[in-house]
Amino acid sequence: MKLTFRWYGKNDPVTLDKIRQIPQMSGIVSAVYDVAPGKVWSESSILEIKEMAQANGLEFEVVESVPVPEEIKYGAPNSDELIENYCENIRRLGKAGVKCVCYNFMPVFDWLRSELEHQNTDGSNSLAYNEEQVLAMDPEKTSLSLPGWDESYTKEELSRLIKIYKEIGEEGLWKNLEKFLKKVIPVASEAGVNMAIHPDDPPWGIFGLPRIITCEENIDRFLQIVPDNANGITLCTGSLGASTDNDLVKMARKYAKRVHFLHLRNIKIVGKREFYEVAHPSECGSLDMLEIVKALVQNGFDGYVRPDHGRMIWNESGKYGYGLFDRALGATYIVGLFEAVEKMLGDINK
Ligand code: DNO
Repeated sequence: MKLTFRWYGKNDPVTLDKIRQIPQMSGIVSAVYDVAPGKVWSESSILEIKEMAQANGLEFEVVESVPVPEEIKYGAPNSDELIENYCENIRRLGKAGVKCVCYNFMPVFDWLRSELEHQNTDGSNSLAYNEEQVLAMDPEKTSLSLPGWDESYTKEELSRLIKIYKEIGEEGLWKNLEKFLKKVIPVASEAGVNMAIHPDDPPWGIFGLPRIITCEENIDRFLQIVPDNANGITLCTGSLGASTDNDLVKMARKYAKRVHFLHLRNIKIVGKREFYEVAHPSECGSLDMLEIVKALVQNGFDGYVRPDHGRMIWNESGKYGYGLFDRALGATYIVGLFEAVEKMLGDINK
């Protein structure tokens, strides 16, 4: 495995010279942030990220995300042209040495939370999700202001999109995903890039919008659409783990070789569709991180790993979920888990 860290570019308060001091850090996970979804990234802006990373002894082999424009997801008439732009980005990234691209296929919203500063008893704060509170913000009834959601749709645009997605439903979304994969995966494979779809967060439909990368059955279906190794997943423990129907250890075992990117974080489930984010160790939350890592390593996982959302601790302020301190603690915990599992398995096989 290669340990990586998400970096939001030059404006990220967490700077590269700090990231490089985290033990065993191999590289950054980043993206070109000033180009709209659907447009082609300039080669110079891709290389600029690589050069900044290298100047700090870090690699740039993982992109999160190349966003998929809504028009591709709902199948607008110009989706062919947009898919071609997407392919061109993948070619350019491959040429620049990027080996893994994370993306998602969630309609309209990316990750959703109801609270950004959930107060923990130890004085830290973290992101939280409470379904009742989320549904009370029904975008068709009220003006939507969801924490962490910074798209600038007008109410009319939002209603239009929601209507389209309700009409196409889950099967329509699958059809558009299939078209996307059949065009993009061969290009990625040729460019030496592994595609890693991010599961839906949380892994269930919201506001009547279809969500499909949510569970084992659907991930099976996804992987079979294009049974090429370049068509893989991001195993995001905090996203899939929010549903108690998902057996993460089983999924880790089953998908290990097609997991190109691993997002490790822990959550505490406190009710039906209600959770808050906690520190990474198993003891702090509802997920068994050791068993997940063991299942992956035992079954041939050889991808990139990053600590995912951290709490805000030691009075740090910054981008919610993406401060330095708790993610750095998470990173060293991850290194410890892998070291223990790899040594134990090595000893057993001796
Ligand atoms: C949230 C992230 C997601 C993720 C995208 C990938 O913190 O895990 O925003 O980057 O869904 O496309």
